[in-house]
Amino acid sequence: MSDPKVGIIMGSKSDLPVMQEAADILKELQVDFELTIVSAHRTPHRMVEYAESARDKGLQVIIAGAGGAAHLPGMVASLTTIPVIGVPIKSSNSIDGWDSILSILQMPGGIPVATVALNGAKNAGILAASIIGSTDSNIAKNLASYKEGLKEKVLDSLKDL
Ligand code: RP5
Repeated sequence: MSDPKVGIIMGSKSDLPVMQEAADILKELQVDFELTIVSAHRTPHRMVEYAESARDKGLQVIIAGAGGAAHLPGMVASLTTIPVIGVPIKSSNSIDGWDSILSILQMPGGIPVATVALNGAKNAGILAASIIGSTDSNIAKNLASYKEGLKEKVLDSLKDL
């Protein structure tokens, strides 16, 4: 997209089926984003370059997904002042998902990562849109109608009880 506000990054292409959900909801909410692979362990210099240039590129939020020894979100958060949302992924090298959850959640004081549920990329996208929507009224309106849609679905489901 021409003017991405959200950067979606992931440690491996194998994370894409999960992280695609963040891209899909951002598209639905009309938030411009970019998506790429940045590995903390396999491409550490690319990670530093990505995080350090994010603000100057115009990114306002980074969504970072990783599995197993999931250092990407925390390392990126340590290298930028824009908010980082971490998505723990139950990957092939993950024991049961808890390794990724705890690696992303248990950050040391001073370097927060907003951690969503295991494989919770859709919520990461919605949270990113909320952050953008705090200063962009069009995105806030899109979010409001998305939430209205959720409410309608619940109310519709009452008919089938
Ligand atoms: C992590 O290792 C990646 O984020 C991915 O979740 C996991 C496995 O990567 P691959 O071996 O599938 O490339 O760094």
